Amino acid sequence: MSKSKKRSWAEPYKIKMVEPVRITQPEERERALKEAGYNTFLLRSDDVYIDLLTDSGTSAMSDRQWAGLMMGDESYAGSSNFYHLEDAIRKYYGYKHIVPTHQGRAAEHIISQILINEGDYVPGNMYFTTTRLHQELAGGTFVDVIIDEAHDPENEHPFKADIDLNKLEDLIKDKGADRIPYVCVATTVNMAGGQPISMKNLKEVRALTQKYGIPIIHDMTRVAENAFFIKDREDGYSHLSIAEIVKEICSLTDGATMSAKKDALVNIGGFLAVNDEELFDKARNMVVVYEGLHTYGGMAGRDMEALAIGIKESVEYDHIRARVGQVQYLGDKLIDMGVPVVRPIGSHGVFLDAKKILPHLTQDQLPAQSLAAAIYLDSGVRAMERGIVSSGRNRVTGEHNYPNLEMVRLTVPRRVYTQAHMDVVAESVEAVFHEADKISGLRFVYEPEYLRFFQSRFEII
Ligand code: PLI
Repeated sequence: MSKSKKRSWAEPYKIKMVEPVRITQPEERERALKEAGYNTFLLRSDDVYIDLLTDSGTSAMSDRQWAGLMMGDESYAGSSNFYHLEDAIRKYYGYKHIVPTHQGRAAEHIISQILINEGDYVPGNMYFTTTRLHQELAGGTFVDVIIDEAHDPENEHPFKADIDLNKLEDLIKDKGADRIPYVCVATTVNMAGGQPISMKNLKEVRALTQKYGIPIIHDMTRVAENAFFIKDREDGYSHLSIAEIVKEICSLTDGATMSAKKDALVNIGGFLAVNDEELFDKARNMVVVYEGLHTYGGMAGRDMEALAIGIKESVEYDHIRARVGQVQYLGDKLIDMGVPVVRPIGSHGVFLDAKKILPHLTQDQLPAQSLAAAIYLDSGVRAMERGIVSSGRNRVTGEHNYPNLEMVRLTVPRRVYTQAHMDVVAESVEAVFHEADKISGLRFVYEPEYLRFFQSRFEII
């Protein structure tokens, strides 16, 4: 055997308990999809075979985390689990103060209401749906300052979440630093396809914003996944641990919003973390209005314990390599099959390029929504739209936003599915791809005001 032969890796766990899943019949899926108004968010999970809707709150907890649940201290005030969580956040992320929340968007709500004034501008490396909405509800306008490469699905840039420093500085000069309460930096960028930001770029953003006295608020929802890419791709980082890289990222920012339902391996939970005392004081006061007392926010004691343990597990190298490796496995398979996907493959899912797969549909005919529906019909695999429907409407003109990226996201929950599941998913997508010219577009029949992708209903054109 040659010395250089590539060796396989495997998941760093074995399975202790299983949850049966049901393979549905085509007629059942047709009925279920119609009842759901062709929106995969409105399907019942009983009608789904492999669920790649989201990686949010869908991951499998470890036996240690389940044991942690039994150690829940459900005291209204001063629960010991809060202090365990605070210790874990200080140790692994380095932020000084924390305010627990029921999930990420609650932390976004609090920070937006405190820092943003009517007429402010909030630059970010591409928008995220809930983040931008909370900025807008607080009177701000989101401004995309990500590099242009991020909007091109075929561009192989290794750090597509990098910020374009010229775009950022032009905005600061144009609007004035006092109109920019903070820069929102996400690790990794969900809507770009799960793409990472480089440490080099983050340091440059830090230097630029410090020059103007503007803080950085970090959307750290998938920070460990971003750290994996830095270790793998960026010069000078291969010898550092994931934990060290995560801590360095956080040290370049002033505070963070966290949806712990992703990286941190819990089914519910989040937090706001800040270093500034005055900001902490305001956030701690506000959380009692919207979430709960500041030592539990929106979480049960047991959930804070599971989160404290999940944070530690999330930065272990073997875990993160297998997590990102499984997504890569699915992506590579689809690339080999010739299916157009966003390149490079991101960390939390594979993003199908619906404009390329359905060239006969205009963006108004909702290609990604239609493709997600077709994949569900084929196999019971549930994916989600990340295109014109997710992008919503311009809040001033009321017109649809038209994002360049029109994608279906096959999102992989952590530690849940095997590679055999990934094979079934890839084969279904391949089958749909080869018959894609038969897929019809969709139109809205119901559209709610906020975050329309969750609850809209559609019909076939
Ligand atoms: O779903 P929440 O409220 O815990 O977190 C909101 C949120 C904030 N930032 C980022 C980057 C997210 O991905 C995010 C939630 N993402 C979901 C639900 C998803 O399916 O991607």
